[in-house]
Amino acid sequence: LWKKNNIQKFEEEEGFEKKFVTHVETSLARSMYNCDELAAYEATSMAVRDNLLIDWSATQQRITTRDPKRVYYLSLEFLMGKALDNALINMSSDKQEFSSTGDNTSRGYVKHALDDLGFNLEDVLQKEPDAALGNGGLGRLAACFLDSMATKSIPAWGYGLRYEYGIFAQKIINGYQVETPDYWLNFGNPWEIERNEIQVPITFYGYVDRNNGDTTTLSPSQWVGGERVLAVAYDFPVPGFKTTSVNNLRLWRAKPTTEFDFAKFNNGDYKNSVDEQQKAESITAVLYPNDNFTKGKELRLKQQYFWCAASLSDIVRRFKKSRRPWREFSDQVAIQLNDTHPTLAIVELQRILVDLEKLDWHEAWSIITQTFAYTNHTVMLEALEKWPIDLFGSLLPRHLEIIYDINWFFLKDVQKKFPKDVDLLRNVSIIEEASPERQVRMANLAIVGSHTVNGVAELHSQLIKTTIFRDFVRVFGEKKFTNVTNGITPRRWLRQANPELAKLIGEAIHDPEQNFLLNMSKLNGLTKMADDPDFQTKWDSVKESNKHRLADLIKDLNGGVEVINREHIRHTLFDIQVKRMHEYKRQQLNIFGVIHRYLNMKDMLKNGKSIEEVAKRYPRKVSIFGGKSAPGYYMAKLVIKLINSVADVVNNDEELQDLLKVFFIPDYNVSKAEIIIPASDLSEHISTAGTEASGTSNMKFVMNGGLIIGTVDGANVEITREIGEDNIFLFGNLSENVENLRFKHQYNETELPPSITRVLNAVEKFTSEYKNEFKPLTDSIKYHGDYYLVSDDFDSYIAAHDLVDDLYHHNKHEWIKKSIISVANMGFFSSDRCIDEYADTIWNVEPLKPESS
Ligand code: 26Y
Repeated sequence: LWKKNNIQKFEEEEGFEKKFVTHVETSLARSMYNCDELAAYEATSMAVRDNLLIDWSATQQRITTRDPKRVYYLSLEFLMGKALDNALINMSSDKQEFSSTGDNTSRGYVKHALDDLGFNLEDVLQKEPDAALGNGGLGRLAACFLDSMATKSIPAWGYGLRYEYGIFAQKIINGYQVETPDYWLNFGNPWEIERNEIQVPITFYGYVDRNNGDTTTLSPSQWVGGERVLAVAYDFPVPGFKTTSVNNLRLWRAKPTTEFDFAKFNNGDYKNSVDEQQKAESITAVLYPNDNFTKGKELRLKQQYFWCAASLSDIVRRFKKSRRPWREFSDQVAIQLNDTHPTLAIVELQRILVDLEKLDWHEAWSIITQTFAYTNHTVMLEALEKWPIDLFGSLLPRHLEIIYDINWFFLKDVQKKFPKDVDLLRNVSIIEEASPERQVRMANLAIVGSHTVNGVAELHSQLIKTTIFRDFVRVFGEKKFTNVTNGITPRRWLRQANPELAKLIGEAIHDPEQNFLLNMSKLNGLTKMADDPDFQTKWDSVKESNKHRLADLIKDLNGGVEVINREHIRHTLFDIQVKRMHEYKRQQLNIFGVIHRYLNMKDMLKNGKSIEEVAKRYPRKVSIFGGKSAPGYYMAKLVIKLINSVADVVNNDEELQDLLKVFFIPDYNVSKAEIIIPASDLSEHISTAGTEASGTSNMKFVMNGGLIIGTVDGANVEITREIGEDNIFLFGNLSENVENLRFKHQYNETELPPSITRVLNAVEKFTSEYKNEFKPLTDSIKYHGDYYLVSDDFDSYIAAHDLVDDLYHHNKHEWIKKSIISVANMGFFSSDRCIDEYADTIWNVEPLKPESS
């Protein structure tokens, strides 16, 4: 009977409307008469979710039946953004005819249906809070990968944590960043399925029970835990584009066990015994807001173990269902470590295999090293995870022992190969012996336990081999270290963020159904239109319309007061830098450049030039910034304040007549990015060479027709290769010179160029707060070695901006041509290409496509 009455997906307006009304009246227990926009968002989401879950169920059943090799992507961060809009675009439908809205995805008919019901889709979409369970690039990369893996029908699961609080919401008060909590679950979450049947007990602390006191054997020992909590699974469907494949993202939440401390209870301490239990929930309460900077906090290690242990128990349980021998584990399972945050999974699996499953140590270890692979996202030392031995050993006593044993066997091998090389042994050891305390080096552990280590762009992958992991290349050979250049999903970052451009491209390359979103090399077809004046006009009109969209947002964020002069918007250069605030990303260089420009304009006026003459030299421009600083990062916060102080002065300088504007967009997040990125003429990716592993917003901007000013760093290198060096504004010192320049600064052998000195001297004029507010910033350049080489790159940065100004101002056709040619050559940066490379060269997995496609 249940088979015959199979639940049906809706395929068109009427079916959706029925589902919508049903959810309003039953799931929400409201009537259509008092259905507000929030309820409409919830009902729409639940209706769409129902469709996804039918495909999800079929996908998962297919995987269970065919039992192919699966990929598990372990990431502490998934920066998903909004789900509904994306689901509407991705959700498959057999009837994808063009609806009257001109939208050939399911979004088209749902928009229509909502109109019918008296709602506006855009307003309904606004009701959804961002799922902001990540800091920046690393978390968004994980989200793009999920989209591509589902689209390619790769049997893959994401595993992460379901934080109650995502990355903080940023407010700007008097120019300063203020953090406020992001309680994203306030109105519930229609996109998650709580799996109360999947609860995994997780243990911390305790001691190790060695058999009969025999300390000479390595195994099996048993960990006797102290504190216990439960991990509950929450599942999020991940729909692929133009396929019925729907993958799963499983996030864990901590909750108390139902066990009870009777000792305390019997002592009459009821309240305390309950309090203890409540503490469990704090494990998944909040995402740590640090990006590329670590501090050894116990709760963070607890989060990591809780998540690794729950995920591995799930993975192992699923493997055991197939009743295969253990030696087939790595034929069935590939586990990708998103940076070192999940490295404990290596140790946990070794513990499961040796202590619980009673495998021989070496047999277990060979399974491990065929299963895991590790992606590195940074060469900066302050981001490399290390845990003090004492802290580690108290929380995870058995795991520390296992690490010692792993290290012992590893170093023995190294010693055999390189006798008497003490330096080498010290460098590659998983344990750092240095004072003041011994530490576990997670990167070393990740390398030793993985079969492949990859960087995220060519330059970065080269650098890890020659700097931080140099000694491991000696030990393991070059082949273990590879590159997979990052990518982004064109579904969200082109189709969803920039529907007008996607439509124009589709028409231009005779692909109105936008299949190019699945095969981005088709964008090449744009090349031949790059010079066509009519097409250029259309191209520029899309840009203009996107600039208005951003100007609306900025006006809104500015309390309803207009910042950008609308009349001239088509010829106003939108110059944008949005990313986490970090000294190495050099937002300070950008704002110093703005000050330089402002001083020059003022000087022209002072020297008797007319505003028309100024306008001839300098195109109209808005400098837009956005990004969060880690709450404890003093310098980054000071840069935010400087940007806002400069904005205050420049925007209120009537003499300039709107020729220059500056705006800091508060609370930069995925949804705002979708509005900001399509509006750029120019975006800034100006990190000190060798510091930005890849960057991914650089790809997003260019894919949306923006040009780049940037250093020879991260994926800027591959972008240049793909689009051609005539189409990018590169400047600055190369990474091979960085060490040398830093050395010179240390010994005061460099003199600052007059251009930057002039700017540094002017900085304090922009603040009224108190005297010398920005001294730490200027001192770091003048007296403290200028570690990020702002002064060394300043003149070449300004020169690059001069070229930008000239081209934008006096040769707009050439500018637009560069924009079109760039987009035409961005196919390489689709995360689909990137996932193909992981699947072929690291995971050895194949797609498992639905029968129909
Ligand atoms: C250990 C800890 C506190 C920590 C937390 C977050 C360390 C690092 C991070 C986040 C790192 C990150 O987002 N890295 C970025 O990864 C992107 C995707 O590969 C790169 O494009 C980008 O260059 C890199 O900075």
